[in-house]
Amino acid sequence: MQVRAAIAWKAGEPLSIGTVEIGGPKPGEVLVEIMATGICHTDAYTLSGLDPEGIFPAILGHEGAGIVREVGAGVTSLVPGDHVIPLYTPECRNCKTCLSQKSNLCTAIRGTQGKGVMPDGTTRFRCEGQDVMHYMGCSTFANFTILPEIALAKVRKDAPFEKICYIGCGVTTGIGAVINTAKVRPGENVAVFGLGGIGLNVIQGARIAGADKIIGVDLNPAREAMARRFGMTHFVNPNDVGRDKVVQAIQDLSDGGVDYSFECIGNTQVMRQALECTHRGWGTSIIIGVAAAGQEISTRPFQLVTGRNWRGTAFGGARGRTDVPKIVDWYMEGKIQIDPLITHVMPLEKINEGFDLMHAGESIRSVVVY
Ligand code: NAD
Ligand code: AHE
Ligand code: ZN
Repeated sequence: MQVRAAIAWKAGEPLSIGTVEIGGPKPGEVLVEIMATGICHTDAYTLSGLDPEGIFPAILGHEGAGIVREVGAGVTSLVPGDHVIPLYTPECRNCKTCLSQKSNLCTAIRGTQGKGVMPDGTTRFRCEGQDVMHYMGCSTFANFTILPEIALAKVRKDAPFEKICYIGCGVTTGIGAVINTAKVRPGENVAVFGLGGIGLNVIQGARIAGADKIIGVDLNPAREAMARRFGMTHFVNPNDVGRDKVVQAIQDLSDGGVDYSFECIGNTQVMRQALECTHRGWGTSIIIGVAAAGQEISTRPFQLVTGRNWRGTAFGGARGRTDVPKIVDWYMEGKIQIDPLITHVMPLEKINEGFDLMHAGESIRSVVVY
């Protein structure tokens, strides 16, 4: 069958819109019609060529929502017509990690996912006589894609695709980092570095958790208004206070340091600031931002000796098949907001404009509607 896709032929080049051949679902696999997809900074990171797992040509995109159209042999939990959100962090409920309940980093298919292929080691996409690779096991920049059953969260049918696609990455990552990973308690102080598609959801998570001071840090002054709307209480622009004074500014605002900080940029210098602005004795800094291979974080070990903790989180620590349907419910019940963060909606043909808007700091989330 022919599908419409934005193909990443080469690192550093714009995506090219075209027609791609897709094979049917093999045993354990599901054909999904993607109705909408967000553009996350991680897609831009991989397209840039810095991602060691970036393989080309590929169909990028990992923040989608759609409808099951066909299921392969042995699929038991989904039927055609079900509404689903693809999961780049699947939940097999059977691997050592899933059974441990200590982490959401299911290992069932991580190896093949990172190689751009399905669990049987082959790709379902072909174009101009050559294989086109999958991306993060999702490839939502195509109007049809194939995923393993364990990488699909079944969600309610009345939820709008063009909004809940964002739960496939940004919303869950940000809110989950606060609730699942940090487990912020009422009255605690937090700092959030980077107020983009992820950081604003961290702010929203901190508000829901009942945090007291919610300090946002961003170079883009235009981010302040939206962040305040989502619960930020104080704004620090490194260009105003001085980049070397950011830690001090946060400590001054939080009686010696925040209980938790979140790095939502992918900048290793900022990761250091995020650790060092936490409170002596117990402060925890959580890395969300993705930095390229070869980049390293550093700090004086004394920072850890004196009780600060450095941690990280992927997909907000969420177990996708269990947690994502609940987050969709929260949205539908008005407990979390998504709509104001989706600043741009476009057809697939304009997807490169979505990347341009992100790089220019003009969008928070762009969503492609098929
Ligand atoms: P984004 O581009 O929407 O937001 C980044 C924000 O950081 C922007 O507001 C920008 O102005 C700000 N910024 C950039 N440099 C800064 C600096 N030096 N100091 C302060 N602010 C600065 O990106 P996003 O989609 O929110 O993604 C953020 C990061 O999170 C990326 O690295 C992405 O790859 C990563 N990510 C990780 C996970 C995960 O599971 N760990 C999930 C999604 C995204
Ligand atoms: N291939 C990349 C991995 C980047 C990364 O850390 N990805 C996050 C999700 S970002 C979503 O926007 C993740 O889930 N990490 C856990 C994992 O298993 O990949 C690189 O830099 O190598
Ligand atoms: Zn993402």
